[in-house]
Amino acid sequence: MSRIEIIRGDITQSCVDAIVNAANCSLLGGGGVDGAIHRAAGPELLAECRTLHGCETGKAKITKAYRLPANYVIHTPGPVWHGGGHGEEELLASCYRSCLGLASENGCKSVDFPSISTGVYHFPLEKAAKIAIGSIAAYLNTHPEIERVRMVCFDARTEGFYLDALEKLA
Ligand code: AR6
Repeated sequence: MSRIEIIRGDITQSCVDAIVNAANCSLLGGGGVDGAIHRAAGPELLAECRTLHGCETGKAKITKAYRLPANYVIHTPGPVWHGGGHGEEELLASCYRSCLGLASENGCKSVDFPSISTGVYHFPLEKAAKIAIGSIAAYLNTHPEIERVRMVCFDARTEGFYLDALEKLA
């Protein structure tokens, strides 16, 4: 699956059609990658998010990206890990599918994702990486309009799990 890449970096620097934000259901900002995206995009992003009236876990909503180099931000609240018996895996897969669906609808050909739910939301990294790569690969198989998807990993440990998951996909 050569249209998927794993890189290490800061997603606020990504020059792509759309970056994904690992948000919460309020869509009104927070810590982690969400905080970094809002800081870098400027207050106009929060103003647009206020008009969206939140988002359900596993779904996604799209905004402009304001001062970021990307064109759009796709906001998705990932599941909080509660042990795995609360539909967490399906909800995480749904995040990736929903974001890519919005990317297709909005003509985005390149999409960068952070590692959704594996920070503050404590989703186990190995499981999350398998679900992310599997969901992205399945989507790309039936959607040629998306040319490139990158996982932008903030640290080496995260990057390692995503590289393993991509290798095992083959
Ligand atoms: N670029 C790429 N990845 C990043 C960046 C960045 N600039 N900053 C952090 N990460 P988290 P979650 C990584 O906690 O688990 C927020 O408060 C981070 O190292 O940001 O989905 C929201 O408002 C980790 O690998 O998101 C929600 O309340 C990954 O991004 C809640 O956190 C996700 O970590 C969402 O929690």
